[in-house]
Amino acid sequence: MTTPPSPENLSRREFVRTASLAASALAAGAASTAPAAESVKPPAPHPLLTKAADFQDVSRGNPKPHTLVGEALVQARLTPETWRLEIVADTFTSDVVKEPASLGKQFTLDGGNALDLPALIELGKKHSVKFLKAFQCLNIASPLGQGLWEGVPLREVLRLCGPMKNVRRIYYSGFHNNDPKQLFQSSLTYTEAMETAPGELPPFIAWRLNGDAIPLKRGGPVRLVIPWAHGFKSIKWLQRIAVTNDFKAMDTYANANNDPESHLKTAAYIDHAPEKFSAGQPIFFTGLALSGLSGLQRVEWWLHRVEPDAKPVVQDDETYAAAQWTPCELEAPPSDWSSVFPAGVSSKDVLGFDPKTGKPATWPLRYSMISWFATLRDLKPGKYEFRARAVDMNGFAQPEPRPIAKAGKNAVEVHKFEVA
Ligand SMILES: Nc1nc2c(c(=O)[nH]1)N[C@H]1C(S)=C(S)[C@@H](COP(=O)(O)O)O[C@H]1N2
Ligand SMILES: [Mo]
Repeated sequence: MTTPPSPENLSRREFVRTASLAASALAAGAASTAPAAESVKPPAPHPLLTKAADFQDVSRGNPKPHTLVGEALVQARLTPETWRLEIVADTFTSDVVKEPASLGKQFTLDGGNALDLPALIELGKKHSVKFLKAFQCLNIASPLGQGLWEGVPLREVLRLCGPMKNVRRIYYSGFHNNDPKQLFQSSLTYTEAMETAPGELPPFIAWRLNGDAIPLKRGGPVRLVIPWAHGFKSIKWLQRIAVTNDFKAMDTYANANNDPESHLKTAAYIDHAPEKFSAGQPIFFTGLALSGLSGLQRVEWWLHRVEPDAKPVVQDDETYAAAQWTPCELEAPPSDWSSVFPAGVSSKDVLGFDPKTGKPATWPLRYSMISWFATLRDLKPGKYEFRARAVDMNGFAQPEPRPIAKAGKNAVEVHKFEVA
């Protein structure tokens, strides 16, 4: 499934691009009057939290659930008061699956006991999860945004159902205008949902983003957040969970030739930058680096000077293979996380941070993104290509490990510019 381009979908990067363009323009303006080249200031890092409204939106549905208002929203059970979650046992059997899944207790609308938001919040008092996650769509080259999500582990919610039998997968879906054709669904294995290894990250049911209620557009009142996964696993407007003995992933994304078990990839992204610079000034490039499944060791850049009539550089050709890459500077962890996180949130309570010191256990945090910077000096007039790539903890440089078709985009980005 591809995402239709839409003008309302101004991505976080576009947003930041606009901001950094403004910064570059400022810098250029300052340069004309400033005596020393070094008076040009490098741009500031991207904010670690993307405002809820600034995420790039990837939503299906006609009408899209977040455009509903008034009575339609109430009928859809998408207000905090009307939201309900059903948890049922799927009756599926087949030639090879002889016995259906069963649950000690189901939660249904018909039975009058579907879970509501106060019940979740109550559960959250005992079992709370907070996690800083970069969102990325498997089909879109740049990340959608990064937020602090809060909720309760899926395993704690499933535990309310008592003994489970013959459960191999957890299927789940969101509001879909009560039209089977619009259903957007995803799944996890039983193990992924129930058995979180020490230091690992649990899938969780979230109702807060950046300290506020999750807005309707971001999938509120309640959405699922799967820390390691591309966006399609994190179902918005969550309404139904079915435990099943079907061993197959029935994810909507799998139908469109995507890998339904893809993990976020380690990768670097270049912010928008001017196409022309004046000689004699340092040139700053910036971007984001996402720490995916294999972690982030470093980000590095390569500058290629384009000689007149030279043949274009292609990934893996001789010029590319002989490239000299230089490490970029990475944004340091903030010394004061209270100025990053919403009021009342201590980093000691956020997954991925040391609960004693409140410092990040790894940097960048797993499945989050930070800014990188590169400063280029003394460039002679001419045409150039600037590339940036991430190197993961296994020593693989982007685009390695080569993405198989549809396991997440991972191309090395290039910015072409001229020094005059
Ligand atoms: N119910 C529902 N959940 C959904 C989707 C959807 O269309 N409907 N899109 C998914 C996809 S493909 C992505 S990439 C993310 C995007 O999340 P965002 O719009 O909050 O950025 O939501 C996921 N959850
Ligand atoms: Mo997506």
